[in-house]
Amino acid sequence: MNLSIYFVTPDGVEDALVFAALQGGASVIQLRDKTATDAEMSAQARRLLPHLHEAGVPLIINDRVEAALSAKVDGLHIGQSDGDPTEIRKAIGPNFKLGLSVSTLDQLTNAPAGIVDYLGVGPVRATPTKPDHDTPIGFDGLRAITTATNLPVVAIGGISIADISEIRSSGCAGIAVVSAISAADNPETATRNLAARWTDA
Ligand code: TZP
Ligand code: MG
Repeated sequence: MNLSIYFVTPDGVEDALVFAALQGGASVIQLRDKTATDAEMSAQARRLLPHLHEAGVPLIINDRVEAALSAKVDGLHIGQSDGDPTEIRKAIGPNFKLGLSVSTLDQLTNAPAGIVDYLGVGPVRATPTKPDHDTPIGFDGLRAITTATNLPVVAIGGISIADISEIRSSGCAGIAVVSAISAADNPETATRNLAARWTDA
C-alpha cells in the first residue's frame, strides 16, 4: 500500500472533496467522521469505492467495523480505545488492511505482533482538527517510534507541506493530513503539491 499522501477526511466530508484529493494524487483515503451514522458512512463508502478503485487508491474507514465490512472497503483504522486489535483482526479477516494509532513507545510495545499493517503516529503537533488528541510527540517522538518498529508509519497531526522532508528523513512511509487538504483554497492543487514534494524529498 502506498501510504505517502494519506488523506483523512473531516467530519461531514462531501464526496467532491474526496474526488479533489483523488485527482490531486492522494494515495490513500480514510473516511473518518465522528458525526455520521454507520449507515451514512457505509453508503458514502459504497459511492466512493468504484472511483477510488479505478484510480488504484484504497479506501479505509476509521473505527466502524460494521460499516467497513458492509461497504467492503479495503481497510479499517483504529485508535487505542477502539478495541483489541487481535479481536478486530478476527472480525475483519486477513485481507483487510488494519491501521493502528500509536502515540508512545509503550503503545508500540503493546501492539500485538503480526496484526496491524501500518501505524498512524502522532499527533506530531497540536491540532484543532482533533480536539481530544493525545500530547503532541514532536519530530523526536515520531523518529523514536519510527526507529523502533518495522511497520510502515504515517505521521499525523498538524502536518503541512513544509514538514515533508523532515518526515521522510525520519523514515516514515507517508503523511496523514486532514486540514492541509480540506482547508486549502484548492484541495486538488494542495494534494498535488504534497505529492510532488513527497516525491522530491
Ligand atoms: N489523529 C491524530 S491528529 C488527527 C487525527 C485524526 C487530526 C489531524 O488533522 P490535521 O488537520 O492534519 O492536523
Ligand atoms: Mg478512533
